[in-house]
Amino acid sequence: MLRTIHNPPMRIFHNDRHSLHHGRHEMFRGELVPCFEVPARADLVLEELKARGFGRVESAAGVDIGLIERVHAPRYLQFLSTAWQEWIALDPANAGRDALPSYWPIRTFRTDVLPASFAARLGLFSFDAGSPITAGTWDAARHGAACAVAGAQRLLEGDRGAFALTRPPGHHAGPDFFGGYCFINNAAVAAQALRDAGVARVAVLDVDYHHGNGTQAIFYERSDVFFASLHGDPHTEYPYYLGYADERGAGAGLGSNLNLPLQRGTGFEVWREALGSALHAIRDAGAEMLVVSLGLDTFEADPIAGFRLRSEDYLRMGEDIAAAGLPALFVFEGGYAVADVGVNAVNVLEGFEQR
Ligand code: OKP
Ligand code: ZN
Repeated sequence: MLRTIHNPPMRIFHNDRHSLHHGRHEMFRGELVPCFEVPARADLVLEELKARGFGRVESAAGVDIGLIERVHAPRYLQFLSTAWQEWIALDPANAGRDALPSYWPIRTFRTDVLPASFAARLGLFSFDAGSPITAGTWDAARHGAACAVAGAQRLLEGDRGAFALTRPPGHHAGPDFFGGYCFINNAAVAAQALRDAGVARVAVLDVDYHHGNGTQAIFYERSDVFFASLHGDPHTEYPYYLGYADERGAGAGLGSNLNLPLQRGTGFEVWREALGSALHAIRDAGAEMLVVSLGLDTFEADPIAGFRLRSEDYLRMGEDIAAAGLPALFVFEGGYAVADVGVNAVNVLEGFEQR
C-alpha cells in the first residue's frame, strides 16, 4: 500500500465521447436483440476507479488519422467516417435505426471493386450483423484510438502502466473491416504508435474471452509486434473462423503469433497456466513493451462468454502481468456482466500496480 503513495498514480485516458456510440440492436438468433455492448460498461469502470481513488483520470487530445492509417486501410476509414451520413441519405427514417449489414462478399465474390451501393459496402467492410453503426460511432471510435495513443505516450515517457478506458472495443477490427462490436483497433494503433516511436519489439497480449482476430490479422506477417491471445476455442466460440493454435504467423511474422484456445468452462487455475505460457513467450520474443487487450468477459457471470473467473482472480491476473516486468498499456475491450465489470477491471489494474 505504501508504494501507491510514493508511485505516481496510473494515468487513465477516459474516452469522454464513448457514449456517442450507443447501438440499439444486434442480430442474434434471427431477431434483433438489445446490444450487450452498452455505454454503462465504461461508465461503471470509471465509477469504480473514482470509488477506489485509483489512478488519475483525464481525456485525450485528438489522434493523427495518419497513425490510424498505419493499421487500417484508407478506403475502410473513409467508409467508416461517412457511413452514418450515407445511411441517413438513403432514407431520412434511417436516423431512427442503426445500420446493420445484410450482404457479405464471401468466397468467389469480388472485394477489389468498391460498390456504389452503401448496403454493399457495409457488408464489404464487416463480418457480422452484431455491430451496429450509429450516429456517433466514428467520433467515439476515433477518440478511443486517441486515448490508446495517449496511453502509449505515457509508456514512452517512462510510466510503467497506463489504461485506455474506451468503448466501442477494438480487437475484432481488422485492416479493413469492423465486427464483434469493434470499429478501430485501439490496441493495434497503440502498438503501432510504440513501434513508430522506436520501440523495437512490442507485444499485444489479448486476455478477452474472444479471440482478437482483428489484431492477429493486422500483425500476422510482421515480426515487430508479437501477438498472444487466450480465448474460448473457436471450434465452439465466437469469432469461430480464427484463433486456432496452429496459427503461428506467416512470412516474416512466422513465430510471432501465439494462440492459446481454451475450452468453454475453463476456470482460473487452467487459465492462469496459459497466461504464464503467453507471458513466457512474450519475454522470449524480446518484447520491450506490452499492450494488453483487457477484456473482462472471462468472468463467470458474463452473459455471452463461457469461462469461470471470479472477481479476486483479476487481482492475480494483474500481478502476473506485472511480474513479466514490461511497461504495460491496458486497453479496455469486452466484459458484459455490467454490474461487475468495474470491480473486475480495476482489480487487474490494482494487482498490476501493487506487484
Ligand atoms: C466482442 B468482444 C451474442 C453472440 C456473440 C459477438 C460477440 C462479440 C464480442 N449475441 N456476438 O470480444 O468482447
Ligand atoms: Zn470478448
